[in-house]
Amino acid sequence: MTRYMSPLTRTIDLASGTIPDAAEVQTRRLSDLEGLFADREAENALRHENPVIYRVYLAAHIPTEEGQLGYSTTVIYPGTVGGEYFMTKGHYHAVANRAEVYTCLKGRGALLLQTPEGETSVQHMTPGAAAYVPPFWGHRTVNTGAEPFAFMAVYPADAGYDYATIAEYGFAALIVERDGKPELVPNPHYQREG
Ligand code: PAN
Ligand code: ZN
Repeated sequence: MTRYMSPLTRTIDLASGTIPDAAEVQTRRLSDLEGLFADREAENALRHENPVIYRVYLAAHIPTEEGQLGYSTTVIYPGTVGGEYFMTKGHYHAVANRAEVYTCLKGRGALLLQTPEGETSVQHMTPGAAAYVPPFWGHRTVNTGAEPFAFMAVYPADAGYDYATIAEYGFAALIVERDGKPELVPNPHYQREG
């Protein structure tokens, strides 16, 4: 006999991108992104302040089994570290062929994607933009605006997270502020994977 899971609804506060009745809120400070910003001196200078870079609002604790979908919102605060915009850690999915959809709710940002071979793609995110993260692409989001940038993510609940590959090799490109505008530049610390 099929055991049916109960349907459920969470409310996204569209003014802020938060989920007030979230099952879990994850707070990521600068110290949680250690070594990910390219300018290590600028990172060090901000170390004592240890600002909150982003928060993830997990709608519900969905079973992490095939067929289920997880969903959450992410709010990235405005700011830069050595000119590089505040951003998420970024990851590949642990089950690498799992895709995902990001829908921008608020603010202005960019979705930076890359293949394990270092091919890069940038998707611009303003409210209403619904971006597709195809299987196998690593993904990171960046707040390129002056207000909080928020988006909703929907993903296979069994996708999981591979942060270690990004921690070791980095992203091939960075998004930095130049003359008040975002610009894609090569990451001096990037190593090709493998
Ligand atoms: C998103 C991300 C979220 C935070 O829900 O997990 O935006 O980014 P990091 O996980 O890289 O810290 C997602 O892509 N889930 O698969
Ligand atoms: Zn993901």
